[in-house]
Amino acid sequence: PAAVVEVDAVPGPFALPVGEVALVVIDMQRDFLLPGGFGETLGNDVGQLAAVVPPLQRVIAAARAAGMLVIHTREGHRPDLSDLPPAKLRRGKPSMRIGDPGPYGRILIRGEYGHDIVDDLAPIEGEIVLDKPGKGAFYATDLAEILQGHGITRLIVTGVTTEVCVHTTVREANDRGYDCLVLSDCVGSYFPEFQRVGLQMIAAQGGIFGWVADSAALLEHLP
Ligand code: C5J
Repeated sequence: PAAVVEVDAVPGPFALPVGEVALVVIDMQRDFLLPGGFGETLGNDVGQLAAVVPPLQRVIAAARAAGMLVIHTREGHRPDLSDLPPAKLRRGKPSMRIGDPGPYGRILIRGEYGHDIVDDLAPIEGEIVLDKPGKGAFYATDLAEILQGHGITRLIVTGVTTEVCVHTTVREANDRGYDCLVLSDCVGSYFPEFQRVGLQMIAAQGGIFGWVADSAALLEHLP
């Protein structure tokens, strides 16, 4: 059998049996990323997130060329808010809560312009778009069944935000037996400090719940 490629990562090499690896792109939605959008309205610096787009475009293109399974997630809720726990609804500024009219449609509501993925990273035909009501991509979704059906054992995780939906998803995946590689320049946080420490947390203690590498280390091994 052909030797399995290994990506140079922290805390050590991350094996890349391409047919068993899925690229997961988390919540690259207009509501979080666009200037004037929901994320910025909350006082966040969306520039921190925009920096993720160019390297992530390169990674998605390479994953497609390698024939990898690509999964895009979107955080959001049904228009009638029936899948929105009251505890989640109460979070945030009273004037800008989930379901309220926002700069790009009702905030984080499925079907609204702001809920969808930014144009530069739009999914293509055949890719999976997974709508999730929570921070983790496994909670109340069929992600586990999708991964099992495709024979996936390892995930490359990208998207926003590093310390929230990326962390929650990687922790969920780790507990379910998946090895996860997080790409440091393809995940973003509104807070530089959370970005730095969030990445450190993943790979600390011998890779307590994953591996971390930059996109260049992965792209070396993809077409
Ligand atoms: C947040 C996310 N931060 N996608 N969502 O609320 O990380």
